Amino acid sequence: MIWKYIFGRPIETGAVVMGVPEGPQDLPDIPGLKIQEQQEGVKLSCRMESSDVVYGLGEQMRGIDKRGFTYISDALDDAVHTEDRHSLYGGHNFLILGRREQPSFGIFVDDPGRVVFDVGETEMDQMVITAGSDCVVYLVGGESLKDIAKQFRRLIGRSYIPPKWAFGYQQSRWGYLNEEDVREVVQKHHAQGIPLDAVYLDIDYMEDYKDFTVDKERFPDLPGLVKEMKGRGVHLVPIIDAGVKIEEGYPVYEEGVAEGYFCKDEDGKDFVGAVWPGKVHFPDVLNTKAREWFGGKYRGLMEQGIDGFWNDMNEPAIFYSEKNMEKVMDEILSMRGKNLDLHAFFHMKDLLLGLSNNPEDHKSFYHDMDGVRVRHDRVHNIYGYHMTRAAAEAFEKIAPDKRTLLFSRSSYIGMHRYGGIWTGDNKSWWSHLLLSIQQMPALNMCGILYTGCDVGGFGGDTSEDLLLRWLGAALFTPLMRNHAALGTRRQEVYQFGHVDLFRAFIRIRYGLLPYIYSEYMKAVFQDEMYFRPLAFDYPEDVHAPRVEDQVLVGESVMMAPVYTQNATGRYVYLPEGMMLVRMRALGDRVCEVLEKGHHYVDMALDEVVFFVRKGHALPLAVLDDDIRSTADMRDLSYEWIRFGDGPVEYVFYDDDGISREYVPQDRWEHVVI
Ligand code: MIG
Repeated sequence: MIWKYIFGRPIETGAVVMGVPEGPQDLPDIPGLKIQEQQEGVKLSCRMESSDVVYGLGEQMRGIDKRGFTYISDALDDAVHTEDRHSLYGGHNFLILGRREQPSFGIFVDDPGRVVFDVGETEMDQMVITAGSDCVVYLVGGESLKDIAKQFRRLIGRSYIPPKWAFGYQQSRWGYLNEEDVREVVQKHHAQGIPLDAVYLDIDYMEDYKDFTVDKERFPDLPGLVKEMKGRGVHLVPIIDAGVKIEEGYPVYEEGVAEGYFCKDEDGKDFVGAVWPGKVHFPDVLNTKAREWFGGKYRGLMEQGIDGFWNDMNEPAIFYSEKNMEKVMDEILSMRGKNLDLHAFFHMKDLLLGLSNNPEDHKSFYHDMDGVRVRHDRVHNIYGYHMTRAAAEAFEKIAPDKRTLLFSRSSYIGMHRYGGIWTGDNKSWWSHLLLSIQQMPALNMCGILYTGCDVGGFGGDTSEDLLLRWLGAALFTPLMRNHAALGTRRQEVYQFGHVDLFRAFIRIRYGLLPYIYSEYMKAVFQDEMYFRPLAFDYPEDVHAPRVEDQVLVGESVMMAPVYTQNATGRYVYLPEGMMLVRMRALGDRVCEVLEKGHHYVDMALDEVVFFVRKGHALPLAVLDDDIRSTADMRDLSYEWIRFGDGPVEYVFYDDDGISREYVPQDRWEHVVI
């Protein structure tokens, strides 16, 4: 059951696809729930019992249970994800209040501007959500947590499906400068017998950071390189940034100006911000024509054989705006030679730091939403979504028969139909390993299924043990990409002493791919969550809602990875009897049945451990020693890992991984093992 309430004159965000009539006028029978229209906007408040758990909000900081903090949907480019951060890169305004005594329900606030979720920070038993005056609020009922999540997913439409190769192991780094660097990465993985499906091209491949250009000196023959790499089973995935460099003679800039496709300032001139290329204009992707135009630009790279992209800096990130820079410069220059006291000195520092991602800048430019002029801050959170939509809609025309890999940094609910996300600039910290696990179910709730973090950590130097544990924790994550920032320690697995361990882990990943793919596709077609908190499947269990460091993956598996340095094991809670699977290599598997309850489980650095649920099974591909990528995984045979007294049934989805002819549900294979 879905209740829909319209306030003011909301902007169409593209989040919802299902038509829902407004009403009913009476709020559902939820004790303590209030919705009020106030001066500062629409305010939703609800009392929380001590046993209530709040799930959701997608890409955010902190735990699976969101209680005790304030989260703000206000897409931000901030590479320091510490506990005190209220916003990351997206706006995922859906949560479920999970209740023990009364029915649980979901709340979705469809507002593309800033929305504040005070989930018991100010008062620990009060949830207060504050949105703008123009928004749509949906309340979502259902029989269970799982059912509520499913009802919501029906509302927002089917999730994006990437090509199958996008589930393979992927390597990225900011700083692969030229063809030789790319070749070396591929060659070194293969020389060590490590499978690899993609290498990423970060901003270094472009000419002066200009979108849709390729630096001719460093990449003299991109089509040739793409072909050569594909011959080795490796796809090249270039980055596209939101800002378009201002430069005479650069066609994207000139066309955009001539056609009026860029965002405008108050005076109707093209708004000027600065990012990597220096001064840029931002394509007005909220305008249908501009969106079509910008999407069409991906064609050039696709004609060179590219079949995957990542969209970056699309909050949009603004290092500084031309106008604000002038103001700040004037003020700082006026301080020159003066005896600055404490306040004046810190004010000067703040002026400089405040140049980037300044909320005032968001109020100084405008979109032309097909005839309606809208100030950016009102629609800030859907910019990245529509940049990604631009690309996806173009792919429908450019490559209609096959799937193209696409994911974005900024997103809003609705974008999950067009692409995935990665979780941005994390660090090589153990706390971020844990965070990456906690974010997954919350993202899945919001429809974002193709997702993962920068494995090993983006900022800071990783360590060998951290990378190993992180690969173990990312074993089932759809996007498994090792990515690191310029200037950090090299992080490709062959850079470390124990390459044999990395090889074993990554080969285990490839062995698990049939399960990962099957479960991903089932989650897509059945509007289900691929990653789930334990309480979603064990609603009666009193401990399950408190478990913050274990998640269910697909129908058969529970993960409980190690996320503390130097640990040789960890406590695991089993909500029912499960079978522990301990693997040191694809062919080296030890299983043990454990009873319901708390256990201390040894997990040495050289092994991965996961759990199989009772009455369930999973396929494990039998792989040759020399497979180099998913392209070498044809006509597979399987071993089955199963746990049950009698025969166990597994619903197995598979297809060619590239076409868009999906196998209908009534023809899915039911395997009895
Ligand atoms: O300001 O393109 O999150 O993955 O390597 C940094 C360089 C811009 C941020 C992305 C990161 C990428 C980096 N980008």
